[in-house]
Amino acid sequence: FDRIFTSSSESGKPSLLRPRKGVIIGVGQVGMACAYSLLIQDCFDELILQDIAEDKVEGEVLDLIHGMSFLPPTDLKGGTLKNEGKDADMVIITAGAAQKPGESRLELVGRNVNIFKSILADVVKYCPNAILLIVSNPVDIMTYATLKLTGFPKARVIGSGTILDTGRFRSLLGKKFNIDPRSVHGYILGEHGDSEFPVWSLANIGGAKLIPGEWEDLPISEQNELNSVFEEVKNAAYQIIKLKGYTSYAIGLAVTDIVKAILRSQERILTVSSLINGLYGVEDICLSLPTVINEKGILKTVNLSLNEQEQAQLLNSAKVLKEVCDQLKF
Ligand code: 6V0
Repeated sequence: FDRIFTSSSESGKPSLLRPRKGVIIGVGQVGMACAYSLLIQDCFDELILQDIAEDKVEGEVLDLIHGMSFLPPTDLKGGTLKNEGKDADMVIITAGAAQKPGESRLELVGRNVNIFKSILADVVKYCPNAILLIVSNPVDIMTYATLKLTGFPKARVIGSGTILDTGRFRSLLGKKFNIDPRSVHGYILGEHGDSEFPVWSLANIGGAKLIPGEWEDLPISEQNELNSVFEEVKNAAYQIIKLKGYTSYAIGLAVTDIVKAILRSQERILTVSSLINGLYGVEDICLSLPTVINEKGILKTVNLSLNEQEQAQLLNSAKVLKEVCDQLKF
């Protein structure tokens, strides 16, 4: 075969193409939805799946490898940070206990911090330059814990935050107004959890503000009807978990958007969780604000003109999260 594939260059590999290596830690429902979405959207050159459930990793890798002839090439394998995953560009952490029906994301915290301690020791040792993308819940707390446990610069520690809630918000509004969600602009900010809030003062469809009278085709004109859209967003995870036991596809797609923003240095603005110090009076807490993302990770946070109510809601989210972070020991 060597004869057939003889390359014109000496090394056989163009030197300009540095392989992009990603590791997903935790191959449960969320980890595998991320893996599938990352593969079909051609994100990494090498993708490593790691989990303490080794048989599960092997089965998932085999299942996906059997589909590789239908996809752009990715070198997919099971492994660990120490071996196959060493010096990865990105480490995506979805490991941990999943939310039980009725359990709040904050109640998960103790269980997941312990799991993270062992994982992050290896991240620091074997992938010291990686950008970390935290998905495990409660995601803002786990992002904060990751910063403290790794000592990584804040630009390289990103939580998926409210990207999913913002996506749900846009999708539901788009459905309600029969408009493509990509033309619906609005943010869900703060905690990825019960204290999150919508920024109604800036929400708009194609530039027309989502307030009564300003959107001429507005089939609903009452603020409380719009609020029911937000309630649906806030309760979406609870509802889906009640119905199917877990959430997976939407978060897999959302994670892929963050990965693409990093690997393709897109300078995209996404509502991800990062360490906030000083903005709106929030100090030393990870929560979601619109954030510019590129190849270095977090470039900057957008300073929006929030109205008084929205600022109070943001501070409330920060307070809720701070109370939990203050109880953590690192
Ligand atoms: P799951 O299906 O139980 O998968 C968790 C996986 O983690 C399992 O395969 C475990 O074996 C594995 N795991 C546990 N400990 C370790 C370890 N030390 N090293 C490696 N792997 C380990 O859960 P699911 O995939 O449904 O959820 C995973 C996490 O994502 C949970 O914390 C969810 O709450 C969280 N989600 C976060 C979302 C977000 O928007 N940020 C959305 C959905 C779920």
